Amino acid sequence: MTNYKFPEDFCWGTATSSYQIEGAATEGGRKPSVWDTFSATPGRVLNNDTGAIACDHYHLYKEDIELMAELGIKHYRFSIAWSRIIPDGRGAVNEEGVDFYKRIIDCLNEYGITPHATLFHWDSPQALEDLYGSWQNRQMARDYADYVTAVVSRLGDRITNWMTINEIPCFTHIGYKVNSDPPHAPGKRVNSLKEIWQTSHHALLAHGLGCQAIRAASPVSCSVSLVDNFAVTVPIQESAEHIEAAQKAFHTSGQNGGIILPVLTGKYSPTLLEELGENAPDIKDGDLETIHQALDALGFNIYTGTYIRAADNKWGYEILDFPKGYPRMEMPWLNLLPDAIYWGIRHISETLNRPDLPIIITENGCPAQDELNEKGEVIDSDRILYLRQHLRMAKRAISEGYPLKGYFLWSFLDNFEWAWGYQQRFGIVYVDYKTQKRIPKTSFNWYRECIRTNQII
Ligand code: PNW
Repeated sequence: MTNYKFPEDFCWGTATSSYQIEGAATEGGRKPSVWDTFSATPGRVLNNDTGAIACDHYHLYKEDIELMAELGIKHYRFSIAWSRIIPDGRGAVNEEGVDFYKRIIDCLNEYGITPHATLFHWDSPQALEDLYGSWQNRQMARDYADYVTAVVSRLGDRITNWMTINEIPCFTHIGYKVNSDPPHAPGKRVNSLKEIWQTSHHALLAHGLGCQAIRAASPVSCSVSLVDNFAVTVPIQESAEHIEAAQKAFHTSGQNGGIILPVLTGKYSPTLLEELGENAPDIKDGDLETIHQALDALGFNIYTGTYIRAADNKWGYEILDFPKGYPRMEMPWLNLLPDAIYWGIRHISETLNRPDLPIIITENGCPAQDELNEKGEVIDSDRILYLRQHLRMAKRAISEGYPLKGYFLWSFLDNFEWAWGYQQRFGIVYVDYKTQKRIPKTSFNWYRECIRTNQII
């Protein structure tokens, strides 16, 4: 029988990121990131929205954290903006930027909410883009590690949960494209796939050097993890042949073979390298050792997945397309596939043979074009259904003994949803962008009850 109770020590939280909520883009000594430049370029972001003001969390953080305390979360994941800490990307540290995060962390600690900081959530300093092409240049990994040292040596007495980088493919592969305009910053067209894979290789190196930098700079023992959005392959039916097919597909996915495999096993997938041929990135001696650092946990961002079935072809499996009319949430990429949360956890533990590695859902959430009703409420039943189904599958993983330790709902607030601007809302708190008023949605009350009773309502 399914029991919807969660383990006593399960970590309930919510997540956000710096560029998506902070605003105050030119205050406190901050200089531009590539997302400031990208969103200020007409036609790049829907409705030409930018994160210049966003949720103005820079000024409203106190009331936001007060609302988090009302929600009852014990954990909060936010990100630190590199160009607030080191405005030129390298060189002088801006202590005013550091102080902002000190205020946030101190306030969280006051309310008994444990802070988890992502050190990089896509907002590369524009200065490094101008200087040497940011992620196209190997130097970026070293400058990232210096930035990490600057942060951890200053904040490490207040915070012990560190996440190096969020979703490597999203600012590398989705930030650079061959012969077309990529939808994420820096939005560069490049000449070859090799150049793209080189950017993600540099990001992997940054992750590895970042892990070393955190451990060296932290004054106390701390937890270090990567946040990845690996591709989740879901067997079309839970029979041995389809499960085996999904496991094979998990390994051979280019996205997994080029990111999570090198991080957790120290090797790129041989199938991927063979497929890429001369487009494979240049990998120097020692790079894979640097990338393959011991982690205390793996952060897993999960929104959707892909169905796989066994097939009589050279791969032994087939990727199934979602049919027209298949249920999806309000964004085109977000097909409803809650089983993916379970299979993602199981594939890491079982298929990659890492049963020892604690997994944390660092993001899971649902977009909608929410509106206030005439009573001034937001009744977001679809979001509750989406979250509820995912939590049931998360609970299934726990019941079967997989090491899922926490769940961070994306997102606490409606925020700047990258290329979609403010049209799509992921929050359980509605933000009126004209007045900056926060209005908890129905899902906020639902999630509060889940946390309070430690179970799925
Ligand atoms: C994540 N996909 O991005 C990011 O970490 C968040 O900053 C973002 O707001 C959130 O998910 C919602 O989009 C993703 O195409 C972007 O599968 C795209 C995909 C997945 C995650």
